[in-house]
Amino acid sequence: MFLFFIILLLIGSSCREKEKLEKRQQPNIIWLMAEDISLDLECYGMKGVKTPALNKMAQEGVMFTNAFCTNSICSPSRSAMMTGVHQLKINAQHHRSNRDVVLPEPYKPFTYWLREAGYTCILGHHGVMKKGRKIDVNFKFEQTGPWDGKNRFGIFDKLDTFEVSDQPFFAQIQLVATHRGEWWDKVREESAHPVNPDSVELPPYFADDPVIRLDWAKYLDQMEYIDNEVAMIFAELEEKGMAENTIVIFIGDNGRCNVLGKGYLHDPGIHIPLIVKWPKGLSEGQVRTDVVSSTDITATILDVAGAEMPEYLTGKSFLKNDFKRDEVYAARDLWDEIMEKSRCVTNGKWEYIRNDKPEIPYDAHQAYLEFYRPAVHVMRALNAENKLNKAQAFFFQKSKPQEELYNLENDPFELINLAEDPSYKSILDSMRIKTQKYDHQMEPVNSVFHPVHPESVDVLNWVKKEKPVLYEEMRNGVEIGFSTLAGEYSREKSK
Ligand SMILES: [Ca+2]
Repeated sequence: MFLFFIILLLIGSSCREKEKLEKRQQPNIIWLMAEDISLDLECYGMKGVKTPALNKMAQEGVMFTNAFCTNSICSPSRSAMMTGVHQLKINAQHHRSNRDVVLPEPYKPFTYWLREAGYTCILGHHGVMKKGRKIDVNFKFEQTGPWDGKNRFGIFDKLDTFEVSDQPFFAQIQLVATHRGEWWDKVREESAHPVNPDSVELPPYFADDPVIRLDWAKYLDQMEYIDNEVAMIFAELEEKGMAENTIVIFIGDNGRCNVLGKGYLHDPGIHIPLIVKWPKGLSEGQVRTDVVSSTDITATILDVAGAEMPEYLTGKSFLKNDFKRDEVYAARDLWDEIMEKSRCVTNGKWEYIRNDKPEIPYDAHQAYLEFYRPAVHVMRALNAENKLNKAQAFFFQKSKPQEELYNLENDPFELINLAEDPSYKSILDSMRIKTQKYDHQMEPVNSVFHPVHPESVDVLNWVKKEKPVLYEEMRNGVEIGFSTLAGEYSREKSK
């Protein structure tokens, strides 16, 4: 009898050893999510910027050239990535809405499945700007703690540090510097090599103006700042002996915050950088041109973690041999006070956009963006004086075309709308039908709509009335500091 127990104990402990060993072999995963960036890194060919850490990451890993997010604004895009499901399906499409609404069954944040597979889920990092803890999803959530989807809504287990003892771990670290904010000037001032405005190359739909060049250079300064943060994360992995078996994924959450970028379904709004490095699991120096959706990243993480991949995922693992995605379907609706409705399908070669609210112009005078788009102010004034060419004036039309079709291979800046050209009728028809098919597939599970009041509208009205000098500066392309003014406004209001 005694011997029997000893044998059982030995079997038990060897199972536990095996479990421990398997656990150790599960890779760690770090997801570096940079804010509001298009393919504006040196390794993607952007002029005037130096991104050595990301270049190295691309050289030693896999660089994707056709990755797209599913909405061109933070919170819907992040909601899709956090669940692996298109944000329309889970009714998380409207920016900053439904924060009090429970994610409907069977959907869960993907960290739920990672935790089930034994992962420690970590949010943020002590060494990056503002600690990189942004979650910003459109369903009820808490930063840390357990998740049962009924009473407990925690998405992560801990904050700010990844340690050897956390293995296997998943860490999601936000790189916020590239988001427009009052730190842009400071980052530039403190940069040892501020980007020279004369060395930048503006897309042809921008007016070539010194204010716009400087703004673009400042944006690239932020790119260099996050590049240093990426280098710091890699150095820490080396130092802690975890570099070999940690997958690092670098991605943008939506496109650059500028004309036809963030908030628009045009290529700069949804086309995002994606670089993956995993010394133990991926051969280096690959460039992949196949089409990837941001929700595929979620699925890929679950796949490499050996976690359950629920049926409901709309993303697919791009590390599986049979991975194939024909196109990405993206959508834009509410952003603050502007209720839009646009849908698009892109396959990297062709992009089709359907504007269901053509009466809302691209330049919708959205309050928040008034604070953060120097180029729009400058070009609006030039447009009023008839000083913009056709490509530049496109953004300032009084309404939008109902449909847009672009050939990205021949026309990467999307200057020629082929939807109006009868010789492209067959491709237009096929893209239109695909979009309708996705409209149907991604029909939301419910229609609950609890938007948050956009404070920026009140702040802008207050600035117009109480700070006319600052308002005038803003209209000349100066960033007058939204957060500081919003703070001042709320103090005034509470008096
Ligand atoms: Ca963002």
